[in-house]
Amino acid sequence: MQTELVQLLEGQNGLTKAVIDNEFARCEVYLHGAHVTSFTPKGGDDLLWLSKTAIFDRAKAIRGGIPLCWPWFGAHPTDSTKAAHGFARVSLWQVISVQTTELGATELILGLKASEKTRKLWPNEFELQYKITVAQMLSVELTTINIGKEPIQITEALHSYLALGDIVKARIRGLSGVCYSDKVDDSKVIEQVGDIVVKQEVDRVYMNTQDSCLLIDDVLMRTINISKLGSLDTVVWNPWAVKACSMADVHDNGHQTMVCIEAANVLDNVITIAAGERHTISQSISL
Ligand code: TA6
Repeated sequence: MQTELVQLLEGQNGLTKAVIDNEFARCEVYLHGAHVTSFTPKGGDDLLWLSKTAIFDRAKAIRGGIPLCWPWFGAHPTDSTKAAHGFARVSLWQVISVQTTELGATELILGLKASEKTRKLWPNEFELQYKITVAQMLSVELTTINIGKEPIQITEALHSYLALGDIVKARIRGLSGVCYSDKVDDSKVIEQVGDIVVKQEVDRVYMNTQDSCLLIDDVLMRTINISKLGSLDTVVWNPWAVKACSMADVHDNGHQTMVCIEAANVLDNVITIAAGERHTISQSISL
């Protein structure tokens, strides 16, 4: 599949990537994990953060961009031997379609189906479709289709790493008044007052909110708008210095130039999808 707007090229470590380059932006998506690794509006800088020491290996999720956490978020609910955040982000996806929309956006749809490999990890029949739309705005939509005969339950997140000039000179606006579960403080539930500022490790699930956020960056002098649909929780994460140092795939001081703002359905917001039904979660990122 090659068009003048989308090319399949060899990316890092021999992994295949789709490169979308249209009048609005340039975007890179690895078929490994259906992993958006870059979104750069024309004439601007990348809105997504990617670690300089990210590992491009079929067995591991790429550090940065938008990892897909599916069909479970965080640790597996009952089996600690299973990898955190599920298997979608370490699976090889297929190209389903590429098209140009009426407004000139480029739309790439990737797909993943249940297989013997996935059944060993999660004994359910599913199809996943991931639609990536590139215009002035990056929109990503993950649709779960239950093709089995029984209801299925998932938790999920679009685990977006946003790029910043300096984390201590940035703030996240839009979640004031929302209660969060603080993973750093024994999952204590705390109400957010005002903007979120990150000056230490932050690992929070803002619960039962469909609100958009603004990421205000006083160094790069830009504000990134992050909105979502089909999501009841927003996860905000920065590992801070000690944890970042322990992560080989986070470059030195990498935590200082990123924050994760994730459209999610986690904790009590487990999604149940009846046989034959579907569910979509989406996130849009724009200046
Ligand atoms: O989204 C926040 C989080 O669940 C953190 O607890 C941390 O584990 C992060 O995801 C990264 O997880 P990963 O498996 O990609 O290293």
